[in-house]
Amino acid sequence: MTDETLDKGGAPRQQTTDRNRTMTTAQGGPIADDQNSLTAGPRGPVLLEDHVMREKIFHFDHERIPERVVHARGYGVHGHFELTEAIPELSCADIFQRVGEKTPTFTRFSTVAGNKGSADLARDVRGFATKFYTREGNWDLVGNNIPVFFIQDAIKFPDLIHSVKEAPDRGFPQAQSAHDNFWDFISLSPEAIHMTLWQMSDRTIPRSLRFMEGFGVHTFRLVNAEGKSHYVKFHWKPKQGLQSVVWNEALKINGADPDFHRRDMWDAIDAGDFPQWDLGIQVFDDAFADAFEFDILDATKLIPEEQVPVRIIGTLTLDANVENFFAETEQVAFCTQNIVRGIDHTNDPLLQGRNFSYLDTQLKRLGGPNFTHIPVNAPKCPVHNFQQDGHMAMRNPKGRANYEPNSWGEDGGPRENPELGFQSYPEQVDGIKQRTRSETFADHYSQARQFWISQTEIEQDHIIAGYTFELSKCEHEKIRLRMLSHLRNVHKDLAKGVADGLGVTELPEAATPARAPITDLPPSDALSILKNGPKSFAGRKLGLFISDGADADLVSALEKAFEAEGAMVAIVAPRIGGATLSDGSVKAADEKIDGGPSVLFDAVALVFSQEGGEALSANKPAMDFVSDAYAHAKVIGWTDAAQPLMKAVGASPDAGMAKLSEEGAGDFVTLCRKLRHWERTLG
Ligand code: HDD
Repeated sequence: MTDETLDKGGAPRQQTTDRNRTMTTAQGGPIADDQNSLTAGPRGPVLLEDHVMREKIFHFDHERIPERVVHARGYGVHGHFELTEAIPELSCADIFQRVGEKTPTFTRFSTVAGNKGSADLARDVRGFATKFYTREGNWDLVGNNIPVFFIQDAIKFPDLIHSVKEAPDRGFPQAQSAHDNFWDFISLSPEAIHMTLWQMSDRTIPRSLRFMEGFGVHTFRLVNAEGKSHYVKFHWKPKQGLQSVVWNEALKINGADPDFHRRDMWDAIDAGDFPQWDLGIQVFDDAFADAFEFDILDATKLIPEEQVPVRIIGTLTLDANVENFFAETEQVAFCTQNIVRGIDHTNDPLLQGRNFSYLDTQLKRLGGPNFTHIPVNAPKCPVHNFQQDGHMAMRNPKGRANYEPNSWGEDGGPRENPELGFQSYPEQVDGIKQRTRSETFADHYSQARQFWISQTEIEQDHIIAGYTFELSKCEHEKIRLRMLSHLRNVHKDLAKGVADGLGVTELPEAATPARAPITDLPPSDALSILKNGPKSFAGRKLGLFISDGADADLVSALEKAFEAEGAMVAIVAPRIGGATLSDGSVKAADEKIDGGPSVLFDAVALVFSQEGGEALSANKPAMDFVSDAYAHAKVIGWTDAAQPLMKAVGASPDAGMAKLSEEGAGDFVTLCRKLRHWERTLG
């Protein structure tokens, strides 16, 4: 078969929508009329024998499959992983052996709580799941953009998710955690406090899926050819740097473009601006694990990079959008149990429960055990076994033998291979069967405090605002107070800041910790977003707001300067047809001002003619454009003619604003690299 007749997964493309082909039924029969049902006479009843109409509607009726019970809203992208440092001494996984070798991948980003149709900028953890189609089978690294988790044991997962999703009686609120049920559960589950610090930080409102980190969260094992094991934690570090939006911006983006993140990813890849992440590993041994202050099997704890540095071993490049959202993004089935020789699980009770849940959920979602036959899930290496039949089986073992061992000679089929096959690490396990939580999991506040003291002042303000907003949406005071009793154990400034925001004058008693927290953990710069921002404006977007009569040379100079920076420019104008510039040329607009608010851009420029500027100074969407950009601490480029509009919204020039001139476009770009002029918000 030629490439054209195969899809990305290598399966035959059975369906085409080419214009020059005759339309057929699913059975392949040519269709003569797709406009009218078969009736008895022009005004008579529709006949039951109309197989064309019935088949079409039957199929339509069954288009939906159950959405994922969590991470329902997601966006998938193809790519590849390139190994930059081989680690045979640590792992015999085939993917880690040969520098420069590329392994195809599929990555799906997601929010957790919202339904499939919810908005992209909900305050939520982001899923970051990657399927590596290695030569020795599929390896799924199913992580998040936060290195720790809410709970320690998988048995609590249904409770956590029930509490955050819509209340069962009223069916709302959805795609948010700002409600009683969530904070009720959290405040009764101290193990979750550390994760809520991350959740209330701007990590949960990323500017782009391209600008966030990823983490495998659990401690896994790497096992080498001699069977020697090391512990490992996986990290994804975006080459694009970290960047988030501010909360007020997130609320407005959800209104202006609920698909903001997926559109951003699609556009970047479509434009050839392929996002990249380095794969990092934190490797440590039993001696470190025994000496570490916390239990390495506890998923509510991280290992600071200062204690175990992150070693970069490869790069993930996302370079192709899906051809069909349903076939690929919806049907992709990640399973934490999908590991390959050279990588192994640990006894983390969260991970062990996940290993059951993912396989189980795919059966429900995809309807049968043969979901590995779907191209996006199919390994790209040969598959040999005696599994057969089941719903939608696309392939079955050939020949007479469908069991093993058999004595049908050379054609008897595949056999096991102890050398090449997966071997579980032979860890000694011994113990009394019991339901208990290890004492070593009991410190719930120390790393929360470490996270807090690692943030910049602006980030701390945002965390306080995050808790304050969320708890203000709780109708029950006892829940707000219970949360404050935990925050007191994290840091007094945090508790005080949130209490002030909520109008609580007397702080409740601090919650009694299960174990005395360690109070002297040092700050870790890796935990801050602002300390890990980008060095350039590349991959970011300028909103260039123009009016009729705007200086054509300046518009062109700005476009050139930002293009040279690797950034995108979107033209915003009073009319979508564009604006007639000073030289008489017409510049088409990407957005009409009403539909292109400044929240969609990383920086804005206001290039008006005198007349255009005056007309816009009383235009409400234009006023919101500037007022929001100013309030969100964005870098603003302005021309004299924009002054009436700026004055109208109280945006007076400051160090985060650059006066534009054709020659000065470069200075404006330099200023934009800062991304935000935070000083403006510090009052
Ligand atoms: Fe999960 C989906 C990440 C704990 C049960 N999870 C899912 C996805 C991601 C994560 C990224 C979306 C995959 C995709 O794009 O298709 N989950 C995590 C992380 C966790 C975690 C990082 C903690 C470290 N999850 C977790 C637990 C359980 C589950 C403890 C169950 C006991 N997760 C599921 C699931 C989902 C899922 C129900 C829903 C859809 C799916 O699996 O395929 O099985």
